[in-house]
Amino acid sequence: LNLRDLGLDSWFEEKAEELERGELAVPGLRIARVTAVDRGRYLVRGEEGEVPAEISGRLSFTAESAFALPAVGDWAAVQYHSSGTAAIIHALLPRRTFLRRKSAGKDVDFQVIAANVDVAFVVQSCDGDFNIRRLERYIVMANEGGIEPRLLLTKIDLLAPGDLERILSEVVRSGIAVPTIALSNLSGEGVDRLEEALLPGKTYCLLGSSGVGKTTILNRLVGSEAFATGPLRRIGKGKHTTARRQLVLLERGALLVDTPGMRELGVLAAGEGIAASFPDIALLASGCRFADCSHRSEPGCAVLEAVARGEVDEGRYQSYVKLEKEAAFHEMSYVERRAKDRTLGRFYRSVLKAKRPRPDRSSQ
Ligand SMILES: Nc1nc2c(ncn2[C@@H]2O[C@H](COP(=O)(O)OP(=O)(O)OP(=O)(O)O)[C@@H](O)[C@H]2O)c(=O)[nH]1
Ligand SMILES: [Mg+2]
Ligand SMILES: [Zn+2]
Repeated sequence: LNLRDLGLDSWFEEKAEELERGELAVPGLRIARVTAVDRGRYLVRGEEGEVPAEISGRLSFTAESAFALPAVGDWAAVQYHSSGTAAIIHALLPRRTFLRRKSAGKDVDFQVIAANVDVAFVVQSCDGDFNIRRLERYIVMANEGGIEPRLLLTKIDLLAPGDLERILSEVVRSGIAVPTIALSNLSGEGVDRLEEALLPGKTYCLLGSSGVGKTTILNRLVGSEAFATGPLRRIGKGKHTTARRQLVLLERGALLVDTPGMRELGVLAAGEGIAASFPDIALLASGCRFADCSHRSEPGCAVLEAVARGEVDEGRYQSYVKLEKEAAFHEMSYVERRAKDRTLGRFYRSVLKAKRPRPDRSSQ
């Protein structure tokens, strides 16, 4: 197996050379791709196949946040040991693209869902999961990390005649302009169109709610039941069928990342992603009277005018404003939290100082 078959190209080769010239003084470093991540355990695949890997002490020590840790799709500098049956990840090559989301909980931190993905298929099933607003969120998420978003509609076998046309026209009417493929894993209809869209050496990712059929698609493409699929579970009932993120090399040369369904879809500091996902509104915004127009109440707002004229879908406009607000909020709370951490640090230090035992003066 050649590293190019795993998606390596001149961009990453250059980064690897820079890393080799850098200060990372570890003998026998090799380049490999992270193919699976499951709670701190990794698989990496290089020229000699796939082996389990751990991260080096230095990497785990210097990683300031989850964002700096390996994600599926990352290119890594690894050192093999135990006669090549295991590896240590010493460093990551810079990411060309990434999919990230806010970690669960109040902390403002990112979790990288996948790295170095070329195209993200946002998977929605036609049986009730389909939702324009959620679709927009996923599109923002992909655009923010420099990934091309596309839409994959599944379970079209469950639709009545005419339903698919209605869904597709709803997508167009809402202003979303991403390439779309509709398919059924049951009847196989449309699967050939997906296969044609997957190019060798390119990395694709399946993204979407639990139960929409992501893993079923993967199984179809590999032509076996290699990966576990499951019936839909009730929201809040915990486990997804797919627990770990993994990258699979398909027979025809494309690379595909399957991910567990997402319950919470945070958007973080996604300013750029939003503009790229709403190019129609971004273009209109350049015609607003004020450069810092929030498009909510200002006079001379070209966006509000277009909504009033019915040129921009009202729901799409609301969604845009909401995402912008959210991104601004997350961005602000991130900055604030860092400042607060520093102040707290000073506070703790002063408390510790005050509590330090003082020389006993009573006996003097
Ligand atoms: N009718 C119909 N059912 C499908 C189709 N695709 C998948 N399913 C079923 O939907 C259920 C969920 O499929 P999975 O592939 O496990 O869903 P998933 O998106 O991987 O879910 P998570 O791993 O939990 O994120 C399974 O029972 C599949 O058999 C389809 O095209 N039509
Ligand atoms: Mg799955
Ligand atoms: Zn405006």
